[in-house]
Amino acid sequence: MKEKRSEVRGSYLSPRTADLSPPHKIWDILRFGEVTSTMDIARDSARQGCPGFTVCIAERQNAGRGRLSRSWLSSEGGLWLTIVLRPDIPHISGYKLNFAASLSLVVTLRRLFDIPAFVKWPNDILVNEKKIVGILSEMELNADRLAFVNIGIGINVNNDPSSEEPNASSIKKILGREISKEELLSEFLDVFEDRMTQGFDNVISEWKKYTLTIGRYVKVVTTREVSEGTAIDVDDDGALLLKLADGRVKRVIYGDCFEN
Ligand code: BT5
Repeated sequence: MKEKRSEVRGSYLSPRTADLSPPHKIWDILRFGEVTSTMDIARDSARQGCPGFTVCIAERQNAGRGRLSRSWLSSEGGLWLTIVLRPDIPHISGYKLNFAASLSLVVTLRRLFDIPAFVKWPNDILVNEKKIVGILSEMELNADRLAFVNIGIGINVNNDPSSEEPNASSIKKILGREISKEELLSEFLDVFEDRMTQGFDNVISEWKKYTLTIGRYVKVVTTREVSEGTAIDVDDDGALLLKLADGRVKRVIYGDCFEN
């Protein structure tokens, strides 16, 4: 990881001067104290033309958000970041970046801390069934190409949201000690960068090695419907395949997944 700047506030101010030579030197890091949401900062930066591989990180978010505008607790001690990516892939493949990010983070958490991190479809990371990471993505198109995909990642590191969110945990709570957010960030960006350079053909199959969802009986709630069944697979498009009570297999492309 190569740090480019610190304390840039609110906008992407200078042209890119990054050393693009591989490996592990591609990231532009923008750091902030308190922000509404790193998604806002990253979107503004992307619209102003920041390069891909820009990372916006805040110490605190006062309007951190999850999917469907749900709120995300973002007190000091967590790692709250959004990565701006400009991949040259069709927009229908943009979802693969979420899978690549959650896969890279699971690998990082296992490698650094030896903790049993798993992914829950679509992109939560759980340890001992408690959520320690949430991932949110936003994209904008230019014709049918991706102008940018912003991947927001919230990691409960040295914070502890469990009093407000009983189904949440943090790395500190799991390990019984504080850890270095910088070390975690650096390792994650290295792993993610490696993952990105490998292309996306195997992302879903690798991701499936770490998922808790397949094999479980689940309820998937979308804004339009609720489906229940046994999760039998995640297909190459990232959709969950549910075997319903009547034996049919239903494909669900997004939603919140709960166990009964
Ligand atoms: C997510 O949404 O899990 C995506 C969260 C993404 C957060 C990152 S932080 C950096 C970037 N900036 C942002 O503003 N967002 C991204 P979803 O699957 O909808 O889950 C949201 C639900 O998780 C909430 O409704 C709560 O129940 C729960 N929750 C809230 N804060 C939490 C936390 N810190 N840890 C675990 N669970 C939490």
